[in-house]
Amino acid sequence: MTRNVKVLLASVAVTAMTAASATAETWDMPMAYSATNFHSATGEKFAECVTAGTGGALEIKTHPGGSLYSGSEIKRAIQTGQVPIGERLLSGHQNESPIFGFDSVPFLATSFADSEKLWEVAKEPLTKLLAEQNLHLLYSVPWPAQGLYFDREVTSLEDVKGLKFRTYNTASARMAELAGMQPVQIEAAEISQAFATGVAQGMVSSGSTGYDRKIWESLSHYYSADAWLPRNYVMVNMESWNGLDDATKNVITGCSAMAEYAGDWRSIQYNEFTVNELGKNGMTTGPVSDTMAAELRAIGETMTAEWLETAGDGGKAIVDAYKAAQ
Ligand code: PCA
Repeated sequence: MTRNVKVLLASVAVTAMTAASATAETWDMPMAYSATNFHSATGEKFAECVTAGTGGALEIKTHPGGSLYSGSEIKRAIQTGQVPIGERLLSGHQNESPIFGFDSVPFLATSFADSEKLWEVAKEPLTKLLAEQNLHLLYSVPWPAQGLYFDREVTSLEDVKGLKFRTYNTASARMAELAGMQPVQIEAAEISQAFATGVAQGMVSSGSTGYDRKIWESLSHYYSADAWLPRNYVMVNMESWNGLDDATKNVITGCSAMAEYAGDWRSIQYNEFTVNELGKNGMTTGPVSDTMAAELRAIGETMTAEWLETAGDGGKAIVDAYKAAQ
């Protein structure tokens, strides 16, 4: 190699490094749930996929556990561009649009397979609705089916009247009210303390969140009820999305498809593992009693009628398309 070529190569290398560092960008990605939770694991793998796929030009850094923004703040932070990307449970924003509650209509979709079918028909209207809110939807992963936790044995709704009940969205709060309990809205990241200090005596959630928050330290019973499978959604600020070149968008879209697929599997596996762990840590686990199941179904019918009423044609179209796909 001649001296001139060496100099040329060195200068190309320096230019390339400068170009890479000039365009390299880091996106902070707030997430609301424990670092060990399967949603956080899925987000972490998604971030690695984008970082590797763009050769480091776009690095995504996840911040689980509500450490950057708490769950209730994440959507607004993305919409307003305080952060470019993040994950949020959209049914926590049903007050903005009833459509966000489509995944928490009681007993509409009660298994992973049905949740998947419901998502297939809801994906398009959800994507449109989010675009109107300055958000580009990337992927969505379901929580496992929701069951009931209490600090006592419960065989019918008579046993829960007047209890303080921790909720996380409109549906969980309405269920509490209709069951004669007092709803208290608390983010998952805060529940260990809430239960330890008696702020609440029960909740509706998955085995996953009970396990993540070591709920056996305060509560004694977990009853599976298959009420609904709420979903988390990963979204990008629309200006941040539009500012990307096509190659980067393609990498992100590909990583999102893989994340959604892998997230579904993690949800199924983590559910089995965590419900077993609740038992191993001393909790009584099993299905709700027949009486309670019937009472919950009746509450579910009321809530379904209420949701269809408020969600109008858009809501009805999702439910009709889902039923047609069965
Ligand atoms: N865990 C979350 C939402 C649904 C779930 O299973 C929570 O309890 O906040």
